[in-house]
Parts: sequence; structure tokens; C-alpha cells
Amino acid sequence: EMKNLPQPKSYGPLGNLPLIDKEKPVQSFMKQARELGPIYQFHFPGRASTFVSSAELAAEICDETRFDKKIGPALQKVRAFGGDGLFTSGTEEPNWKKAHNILLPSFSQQAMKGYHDKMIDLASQLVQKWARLNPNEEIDVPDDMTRLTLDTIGLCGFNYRFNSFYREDSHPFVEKMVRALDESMSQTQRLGIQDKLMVRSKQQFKEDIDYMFNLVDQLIAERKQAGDQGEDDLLGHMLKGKDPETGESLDDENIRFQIITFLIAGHETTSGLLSFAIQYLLKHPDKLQKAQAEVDEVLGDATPSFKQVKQLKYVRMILNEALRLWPTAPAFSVYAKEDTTLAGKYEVEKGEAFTLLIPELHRDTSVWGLDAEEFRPERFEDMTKIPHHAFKPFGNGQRACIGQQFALHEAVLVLGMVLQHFELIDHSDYQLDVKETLTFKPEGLTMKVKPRRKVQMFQAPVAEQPEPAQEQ
Ligand code: FDE
Repeated sequence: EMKNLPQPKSYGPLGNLPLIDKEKPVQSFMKQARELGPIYQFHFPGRASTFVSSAELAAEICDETRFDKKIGPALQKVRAFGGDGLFTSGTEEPNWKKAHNILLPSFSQQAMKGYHDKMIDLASQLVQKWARLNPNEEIDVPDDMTRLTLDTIGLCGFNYRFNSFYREDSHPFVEKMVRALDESMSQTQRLGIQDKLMVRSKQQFKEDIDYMFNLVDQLIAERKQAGDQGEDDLLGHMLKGKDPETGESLDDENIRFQIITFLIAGHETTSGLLSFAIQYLLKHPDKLQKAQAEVDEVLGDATPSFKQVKQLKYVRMILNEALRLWPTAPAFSVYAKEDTTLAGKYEVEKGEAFTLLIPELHRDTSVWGLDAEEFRPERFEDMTKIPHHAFKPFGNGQRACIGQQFALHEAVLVLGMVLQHFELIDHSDYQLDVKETLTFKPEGLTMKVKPRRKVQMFQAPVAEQPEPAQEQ
């Protein structure tokens, strides 16, 4: 364990634990970083974590020759349902590389073209729902964005329709997944003895996981039963794909873990991203106007084509700026592969772990400037000017987000269509409150909308001319 690092106030056997807001652990760690500086140690009962948050130190721990992804205590808990899927497996576990190789082509630009029409299908459901609201009805933004992103990964990934827009409440999968994620987060903060007493929560955890396994196993079984119809989606690729390095394919248990991983990773984070972007637009009418002008110029009244989505440059900058201020997957951890030094100052022993607080990195004034706290999409005008390793909303290196292009194509397309069709109204003067369930979301964000143009709906046929009266 590293010595002589800054540490917050300690409370005997509880260590620094009382300093954490249980509902907002990452924001508590962010607050500590502001008080203690770019590297500090935090003591939980029985273990310690080292947090880093400057661009200088991020560049060090992102050096893959010296550091590799660490499956820390929180991800260990998520393994109860993510197993050795891509997100929760160690790089040295055989299934990580195998699945990575098999799934890479599913996330290429070429593959995005195949998903585009399905993304439009679901974005249209959202637009149609909002177009049919009465003027005074409120929209629960994160709620509808979660409907949208779950349905999108379901349809693009597995040709499965959650049909969330046809339900009053969210699909049961969401409730169970959120509760399971929440339980994993809470388990890592409980004392050993406390955790043993949480019999009811544990039972619930097991029931929630069983539900997810059942839904997914059914999906796999149905696809297999339907025979080899070569569906060109993630599931199809996993069932048929062979790792070019080993010639092996994935087993059914691992495919189950991958599907759950994609359902979770593919929708929680993306719906949060869209919600934060809308939150910022509600608060920045000038940026909103600029984005609407771009959308009107590029799209006009048309449904976006694949190429047009690429042309929505300012919309993409808005999403990047939202990801900078509130990266929805806010932290990742690495461990040292050998003894090394950090920034020429800190001696590090092999195995030592570090957690990068991404929102703090994204506010480091030494690279982002004194206005780092401000929402200013224009800073992404020229991506080559973004300093290397200063912007990490999708993680790092070979363990970075495989779904990055997918999430961005979807988010640009959806935000583009929303801006195309609606005026956004901050009816309640919303004050940002960031909720955590391993990912970030703007809690309680609602808005009202006013149509900007006619939404395509089924039209009644033009009334037919009455038949001329028959002459007798
Ligand atoms: C991944 C990821 C990451 C890293 C983590 C660590 O390192 O630990 C991050 C940071 C992320 N991711 C982020 C994000 C954001 C957003 C919006 C997203 N993300 C989205 C998405 C979608 C999808 C489908 C996904 N995503 C997926 C994924 C996966 C699978 C992973 C793992 C990879 C490996 O291999 O490791 C990730 N993601 Fe993400």
C-alpha cells in the first residue's frame, strides 16, 4: 500500500467511510479530490482505494504497458450477473479476448449502417409519443430516454422488442437491473457484519438475477430454435462467430453474460448521456438555438439518413460536452503490472490499484482552462486540440468502451430528431441533482415540449369526391 498520500479525516475502525454519502459515493469522492488534491487514499473498513483525478496522473495510469484494467470490489459484485462478460472480466481471462475479437466487427462503422434503420424506428416512437402529448403534460426525460435506449440495444443487439413505449411503467427488466446494480453498489459499502444481516436484500438480489437470466436464456433458446436464419445482430455474431486467434466460439453461459452486459452497458449510460445533454440545452438557450439551426439546415423535414447523422457536428459537440461534465460511467480502475513510479514522484508496487475519477479529470483546469466548469460545446470544435488522455468518457485503450460508436450514433440521431421536432421548455426551473446507480443520471428532470413542425403520422386518405348521382 502506498505511503504518505493525503487522506481524509479518519473515524477509528470505520476509516473514512462516514464521509461517503451512500446515495452518491462517486460525488463524495469527487468532493474529497477537491479538498485533498489529484491523488489521495481513502480507507474503507478492511481496504483502501487510491483515487487520481489530474490529467498528468491520468496519462500515467492510461499507459497500457504498465497498467491494466482492475476488476475492483464494485465490479466484483456486478459479476454476479455480468459474469466473465466483456465489462466484468479481467484482461487475462480467456473469454475477454475471445469475446472482444468476436464482437469487434459488430461495432464497426459498417455495422452501424445496419443498425441505423432500427435506431430510427425507436427514435420515431419517442417523437410520436411526445407529439401526441397535450400542451401541459410533462415529460420525465430520463424515463423516456431509458425506454428508448433499452429498446434500441434490444432491437439492434438481439432483434428483441422490449416495446417500452407501449407500457405505462418501464419493462420489468429495467426495475430488476437497476435494483441489482444498486444492491451491488450498496454491498461494497456495508461492513461485513451488516452485509450478513441483509437477508432480504440478498434474496431480492437473487430473484432479480434469476429474472434477468431467464429472459436472456429464452432469447438465446428462441434464436436457436428458429434455426440458422443468420440474423445479423450481436446475438447472431456470438452464436456463429469464431475467434480468429483461437478458432473457438463462445459457450452459451458466456453468451448469456454478454447479452446482460450489453443490455446494461448499452442503455443506462446512453440514456444518462441524452438526459444530461437535454438538461444543458434547457439551461443554455443560445446553444439550443445554434443546435436547432444546424438540425434545420442538415435535416430540414427529412428523417435523418446515416450520412446526415454524421453531418450533425454541433449536436455531437453538445454530447461530448455533456460527457465531459457528467461522464455517465464516472470511474474506472487499473492496477500496476510491475513496480513503477507515477509522475516521477510516487513509488508504486506491482498490483497496486488506482481509480480514475473521470468527472474530476474532465474539470482539470490545467488542460481544460479556467472555464472548465462551464458548458461550452465549442471546445470540441477541433478534436485534435483535445489533449491526449484528458478526455476519457469511454475509458482507455483495449479496455475502452466497445459500444462507443454505437452510443454516439444513437445519441446524435435521437437528439437531432428531438431538436428537429420540438421546442424544449424548462417548465420547473430544474436544478441539477445527480443520482448514482453505478452510472450518473439527472434525477427528477422533467420538461415540456412544443412542436416545431408536423410529425409524420398515419394520415387519413383525402376525402373522395362524392360519386356523381346516377341518372335513372
Ligand atoms: C466499457 C466502457 C467503459 C470502460 C470501463 C472500464 O474500464 O472499467 C467506459 C468508461 C464506458 N464503457 C462508457 C460508456 C459511456 C457510454 C455512453 C457507453 N459506454 C455506451 C455503451 C454502449 C454499449 C453497447 C457499451 N457501452 C458497451 C460496453 C462494453 C461491452 C464495455 C466493456 C469493454 C471491454 O472489453 O472491456 C464498455 N462499454 Fe460502454
